[in-house]
Amino acid sequence: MKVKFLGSFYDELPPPDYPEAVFVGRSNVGKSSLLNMLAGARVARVSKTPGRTRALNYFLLNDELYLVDAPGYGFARVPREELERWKELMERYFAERKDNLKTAFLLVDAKTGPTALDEQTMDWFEYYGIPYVVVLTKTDKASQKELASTLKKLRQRVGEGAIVLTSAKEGRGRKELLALLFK
Ligand SMILES: Nc1nc2c(ncn2[C@@H]2O[C@H](COP(=O)(O)OP(=O)(O)OP(=O)(O)O)[C@@H](O)[C@H]2O)c(=O)[nH]1
Ligand SMILES: [Mg+2]
Repeated sequence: MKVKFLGSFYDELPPPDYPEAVFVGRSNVGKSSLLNMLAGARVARVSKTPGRTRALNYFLLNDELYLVDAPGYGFARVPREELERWKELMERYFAERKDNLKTAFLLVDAKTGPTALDEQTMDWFEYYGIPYVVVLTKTDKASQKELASTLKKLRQRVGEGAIVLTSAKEGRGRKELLALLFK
């Protein structure tokens, strides 16, 4: 797949010339790693220090779709003010791009399951009428029991068809995710 990094945006976003998809999720959940897995190359920076990605990173996939790597939320050491700034950025992003946004991908750690902020993000998607898919990440680290518990929690909220199991480490779920992105 052809992937071009367009830059990091904070205030003014690129012109809405292509439909877009966004990766959202808590800090360290594996957003950048998953993007690299899809690209089959190292296009996004994988953080050693969680909570480092602060802006919206725009990528152009196959000259037809924007993929946005959003900053992570909920990293414990990120101060309150930072969380407020994150909320403000994301609120503004959803409001501004809602007509352009095809699908939002909410990345949730397969081992720990959805956090309170993940639930809040789902509320936003519903509020703005944005179709979303839940992507479980790092399935290689979750036991069968942990995975079953995470799936049980999520199925109460989203339909079965809207959950994808992935591992950037093992390349799991690449085909399914690409199919959903380019649908
Ligand atoms: N075992 C395992 N580790 C993973 C996987 N995906 C990501 N990681 C690790 O998790 C850490 C965070 O990965 P990132 O891709 O930087 O996460 P992120 O969501 O982009 O983080 P922020 O940009 O800080 O919000 C890194 O140490 C990765 O190597 C996976 O599928 N399996
Ligand atoms: Mg990242």
